[in-house]
Amino acid sequence: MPANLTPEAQAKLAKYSEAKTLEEKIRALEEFLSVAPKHKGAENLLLWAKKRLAELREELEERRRKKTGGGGPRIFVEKEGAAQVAVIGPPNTGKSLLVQRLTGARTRVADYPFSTTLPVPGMLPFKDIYFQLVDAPPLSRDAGLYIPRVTGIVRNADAVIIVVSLEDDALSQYLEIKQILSEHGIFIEKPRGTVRIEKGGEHGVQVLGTGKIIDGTVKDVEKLLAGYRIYRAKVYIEGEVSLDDIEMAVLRSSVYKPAIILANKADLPQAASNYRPLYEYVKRNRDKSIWLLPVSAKTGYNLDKIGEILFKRLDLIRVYTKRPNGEVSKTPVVLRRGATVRDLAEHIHSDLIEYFEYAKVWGPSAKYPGERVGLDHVLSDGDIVEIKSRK
Ligand SMILES: Nc1nc2c(ncn2[C@@H]2O[C@H](COP(=O)(O)OP(=O)(O)OP(=O)(O)O)[C@@H](O)[C@H]2O)c(=O)[nH]1
Ligand SMILES: [Mg+2]
Repeated sequence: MPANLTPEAQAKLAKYSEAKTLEEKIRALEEFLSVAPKHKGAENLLLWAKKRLAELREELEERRRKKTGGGGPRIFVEKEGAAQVAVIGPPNTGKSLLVQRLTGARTRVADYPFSTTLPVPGMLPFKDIYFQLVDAPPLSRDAGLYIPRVTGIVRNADAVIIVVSLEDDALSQYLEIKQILSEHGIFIEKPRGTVRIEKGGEHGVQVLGTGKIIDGTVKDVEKLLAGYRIYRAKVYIEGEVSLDDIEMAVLRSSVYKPAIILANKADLPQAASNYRPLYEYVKRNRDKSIWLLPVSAKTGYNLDKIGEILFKRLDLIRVYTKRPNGEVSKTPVVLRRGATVRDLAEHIHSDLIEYFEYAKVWGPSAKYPGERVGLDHVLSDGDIVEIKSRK
């Protein structure tokens, strides 16, 4: 059930949810923490507020570093290539050796934990595209110091590779990572329900969507939102959600990141028995949102499969553009499966849609070579597209 806060504490949280700037948010959370009740019912919110505050402070620090223009470490890595993939996991599991072997990046490998403290990017080639891997500092409860840094890197990325080690039980390592991420609003398995809140509208508080609230009514939602000074909002729910989930949705937006688990150090003698429980767990995962591959960064076992798995997990396609003079681009535009000619045109130039006449397509999605299609035509991997515009 939602926390039973004093009006003073509730007002501070409302101030946080209304805050526009980083500084305002930080101040509101600091104030909340100084007046928040310490009783059991408010425990979850207190924990959340502390974590969120650490994240915000890290963001502010990063912004200040950028402003001063000087060097110094960067926590967020500029995106390059087809997708940015954060490589995360417990300490000493072989993240850095993997990134080094896959990309050639000069990231430090060491036989002691906590050797990586800042993200190091590298490019992994796959066919004619590249994925950007970002080697991250370790993520674990003992490494609490790095948690906001790593969750920031993950939020910024398009996908995650979770590296666990077959030196020990791999399932418990995975579950700890999943738990830490979810406490920060990052889901790697499809959650049982989702909440999205749009403030405003004319009809008071409306609950919409196909989902169901498991421990309350629309009246309870109204009361909860009123505590945050929200009197008009559309609350979209899918699947099963609790009032707690709705309260968290007021405070932060959660994200879902496609994930691949790499069970590293498969060369060790104890690897097979440490792999089995994780394998069984993934097999039971009904929505198939997590993929698993045993690898060895040391021997190179299965490393050649990672590019293809990322490409499939991210549901990508490559499309080549053709100029009217017949020249076909050497590097493809990378789009999500289901993308249309409209998405391609938008990717190339925003003006193209306005002056669009038709497109011609060669390749898997064309009924015949050079088929004439419109903006809604769905593209396939390997298509060649020529766009004809009036300009
Ligand atoms: N046997 C074996 N050892 C490995 C493998 N991959 C990495 N190692 C070793 O594990 C140790 C840790 O490797 P790193 O790549 O530094 O691990 P990390 O996950 O980046 O560590 P942190 O940055 O501290 O979290 C090093 O001694 C590596 O040589 C592997 O596939 N097999
Ligand atoms: Mg490392």
